Amino acid sequence: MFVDIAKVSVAAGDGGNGAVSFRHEKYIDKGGPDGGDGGKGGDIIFVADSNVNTLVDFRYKPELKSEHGGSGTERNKHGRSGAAFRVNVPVGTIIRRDDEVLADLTEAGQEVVVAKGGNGGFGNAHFKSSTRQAPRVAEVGEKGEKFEATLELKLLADVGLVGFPNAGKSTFLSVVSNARPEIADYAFTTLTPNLGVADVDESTLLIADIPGLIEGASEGKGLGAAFLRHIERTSVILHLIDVLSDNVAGDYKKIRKELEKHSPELINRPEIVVLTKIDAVDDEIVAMQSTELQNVTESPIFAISSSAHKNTTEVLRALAEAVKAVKTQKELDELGDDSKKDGIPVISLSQKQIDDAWLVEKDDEIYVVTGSKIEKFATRTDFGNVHGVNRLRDIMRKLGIMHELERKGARGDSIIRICGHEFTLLEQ
Ligand SMILES: Nc1nc2c(ncn2[C@@H]2O[C@H](COP(=O)(O)OP(=O)(O)OP(=O)(O)O)[C@@H](O)[C@H]2O)c(=O)[nH]1
Ligand SMILES: [Mg+2]
Repeated sequence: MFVDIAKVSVAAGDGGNGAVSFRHEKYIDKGGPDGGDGGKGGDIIFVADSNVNTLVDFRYKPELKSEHGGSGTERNKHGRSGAAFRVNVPVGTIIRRDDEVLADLTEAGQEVVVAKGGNGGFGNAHFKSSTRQAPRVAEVGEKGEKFEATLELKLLADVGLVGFPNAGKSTFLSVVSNARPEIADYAFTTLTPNLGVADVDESTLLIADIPGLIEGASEGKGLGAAFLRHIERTSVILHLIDVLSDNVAGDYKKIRKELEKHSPELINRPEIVVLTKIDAVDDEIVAMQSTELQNVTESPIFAISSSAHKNTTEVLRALAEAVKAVKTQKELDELGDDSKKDGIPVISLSQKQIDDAWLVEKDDEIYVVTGSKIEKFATRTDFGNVHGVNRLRDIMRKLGIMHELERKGARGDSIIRICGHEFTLLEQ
């Protein structure tokens, strides 16, 4: 079964907690802190796999989970890292969280961390300082990222076959490639896309055959609508028309209209037009039908017979050339973009500067602190533990946040809020 849309829940592993522990040694009453760090939670990694052709495995919204990190223990032993969870998806899968595209896996073997495992919390061995010899504080592990993701497959083929049902698309694919799609003498034989690999001279073409289109396909008529998305990312369109049709020009225009309605840009995609099944008619008919088509299109026109293998290689050659031209143009465009960038000076903050930045704002009587780094520390703080909160206060002092709070009028018992957690400026 072919499935090209799916929803999944992803839940990366939480980081393990840091440990509070003190060295036990003979003759030493109380040793220094030796609580180990928690291990990192496992990531959720998506991998594009050319052996996977559909999202069918994700049909029933499975939960994709990776392992939690282990907790730290005494004697500075760090917790075990949680294993990552690797998810194989077809090449051409787009992964979204709400409307944001997290990844678009366009090449076999490409992989992307879609949900990050949480970092492990520090054990108390980290928190020894001259003023705090026996820190009874450790961090809790950071939570792993958790959300619902939408997977959408948009095939990445070189050539997309379009045409009315029964035009001979699947037959063409079966003759020129390794694919063995179902073929029959009725409309809507093909129910889901087929992919085939065709070799011609030195090139290899990946060809996608989709179900036949009919008038109104872009509005959901027939089967084609749901599959038009698989044409969006093909380099070249091969438009097949049955030579036995009594209105080839009309057929051509109707299919073009549906492509345009689905996405106006498709109309400008390089296209090759073929009249199919020419073994079934006399040459004069073929010539007449070709002329009809010439009146409505400037695209190259071929007349072929898949069953007699007539002109199929010529079509493949023309396709290979058109695909090559598209790819060369793409590369040139990308180069062009780079040279444009050269002219404009871009001033950007380093990631560290961005992370270190913070802001103090007053919301009624509450002082709200925001900023990537301080929020990260806050989410790792155990607010049930006074030592944990004291450590967060230390970090705020180091980053200059305490100074700003005092400047803005905060006093010892003022309420500070970071990431929804509230505490007083100083220990009460
Ligand atoms: N004589 C002749 N018949 C052909 C040729 N190509 C296809 N056919 C016949 O046309 C009919 C339809 O072929 P398919 O390849 O299934 O057509 P399709 O465009 O894939 O159709 P859908 O999947 O329904 O969209 C079948 O009966 C084929 O045998 C050809 O070159 N010559
Ligand atoms: Mg078919």
